[in-house]
Amino acid sequence: MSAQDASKHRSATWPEDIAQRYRALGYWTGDTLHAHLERAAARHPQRTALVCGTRRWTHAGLQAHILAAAAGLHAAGIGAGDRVIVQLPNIAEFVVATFGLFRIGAVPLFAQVAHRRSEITQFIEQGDVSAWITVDRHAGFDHRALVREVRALRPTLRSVLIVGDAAEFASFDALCAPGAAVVVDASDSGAAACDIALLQLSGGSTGIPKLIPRTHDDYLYSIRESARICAIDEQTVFLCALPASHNFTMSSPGIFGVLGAGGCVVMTRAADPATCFALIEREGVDTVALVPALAQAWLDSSKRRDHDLRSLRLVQIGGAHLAPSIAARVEPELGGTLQQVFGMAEGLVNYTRLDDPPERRIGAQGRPISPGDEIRIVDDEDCEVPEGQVGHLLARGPYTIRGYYRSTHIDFDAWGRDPDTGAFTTDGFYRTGDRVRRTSDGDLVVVGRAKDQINRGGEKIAAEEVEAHLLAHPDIVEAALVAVPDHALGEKPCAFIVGRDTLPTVRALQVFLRGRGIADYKIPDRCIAIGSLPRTPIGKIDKPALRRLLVAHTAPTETALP
Ligand code: OOB
Repeated sequence: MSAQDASKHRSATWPEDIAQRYRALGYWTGDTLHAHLERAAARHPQRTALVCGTRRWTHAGLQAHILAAAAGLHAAGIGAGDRVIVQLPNIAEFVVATFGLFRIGAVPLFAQVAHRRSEITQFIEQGDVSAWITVDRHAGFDHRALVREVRALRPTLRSVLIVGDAAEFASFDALCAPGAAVVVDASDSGAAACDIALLQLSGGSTGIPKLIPRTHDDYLYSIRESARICAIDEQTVFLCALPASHNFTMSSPGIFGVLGAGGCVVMTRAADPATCFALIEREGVDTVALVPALAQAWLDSSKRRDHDLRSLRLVQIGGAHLAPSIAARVEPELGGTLQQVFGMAEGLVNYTRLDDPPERRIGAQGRPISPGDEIRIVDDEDCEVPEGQVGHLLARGPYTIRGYYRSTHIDFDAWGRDPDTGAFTTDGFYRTGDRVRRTSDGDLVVVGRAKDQINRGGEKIAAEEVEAHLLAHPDIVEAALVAVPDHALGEKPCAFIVGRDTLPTVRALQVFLRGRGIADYKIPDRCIAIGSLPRTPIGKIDKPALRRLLVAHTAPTETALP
């Protein structure tokens, strides 16, 4: 990419007048994510920064790895402004690759390890991606086979780096090891605080994946304030059990917040109770971030009795609805203060505060990070609802995006809004798709969702995306994906399908969808054949009616597929 293209890509994420306001208010400090981490390392060089299996690095050691990675990535042809897919499990290389990329001004796009051909090829297109860093194998899946498949389809992908056994590809480990032969001065990346630092994935409600551009300025602001709210400091030992690529684990305050405070991050590939309890005991973990499904699995595990969990100080739970009955068990049974976290990769994050009385921490999802967060709760016509009533949540503020990413320039309108998407109001508020009410204490309570999305234990599934794949099946005429309540995960996807003469079995459909190259978590557990889909008066598929059918279990024309 030419220097001119790079600067074009890196600018225009925030309209200048709004950026100036956030700087003047002191929210944005002009700092970059990597400089923030370097300063923590300078303050606490000998404190442990990262524990991963048998590896244990100090902050100074981590910096050495990051610098070596910056040089290695540069040598691999990755440069400032290049978008690079980072698809790694919870291992030390996740941190090293990410900060190595920041260091050279390249922009990581965080894919989930579960993503497959369909998602990765779309990210490459959407982000105009030139490189991909992934792992040899994870959870029994060979990512090198995926790379071969994708490369054949997307020849624009220039480099691939593999952590572990690289086969015919470039080895991340060899290129990025401290002391490797290549020494490139990557200290002058030219990355400015207003540049896009990273691309997060939107949970999505449409078939097209949306990329979320977060700048150093806005992301770092949310991280610093999150760390303050959660009382994170150099003594913190954080267990990274949820996927590191998720915004919650990364920044609320997560890996970045803990490292930036001089604390320690313990990485684990497995989130099961036995593995995590053993790590909490061994490392003296005091902070964990969980989705409700995982919290429930931990609470229900008999393994709890075999381990000393008394080091736990803070148990954060977010990403999906937390039933008050589960919330109430956290403090007596796990120890540590319960903190609810209601956030979104697009920006806004709400926390219950550590000193809120228990009933607020159990019954509500907290309040925004910043006095600069503007919240509106509105009806279908965008008019504010009376205080205490349920409405759609809209958000605007110093770390909530104004538009999704496009590899070309975003031309903001007069309000600093990306006019090309209905995800924002005319005056720049992000439509979260969540239905909330505000309590008299000022806390938000999430009561439901208007967006067409399924929240499977914190993993978001855009109904439209899966429906499009189902419709590609030759025997399916119509398809609708809805959430079915699930005891363990909260929700699971269920497909209603209208077939031609012959109908595929559930098993055959699952195999078909896997063959389309989509992540496993999106594949419906249940498929129901139906004579025709119910429609609203204007002809849209009536999903509430389908959900009622599911709950009632009495659809007259329903036949569960064998
Ligand atoms: C987090 O981010 P995303 O982008 O994966 O998902 C955002 C959506 C929200 O719009 C909401 O529908 C749901 O996930 N959600 C919750 C929730 N936290 C998120 N629904 C009910 N209760 C909660 N506590 O999920 C995310 C990002 C940063 C921090 C925490 C979570």
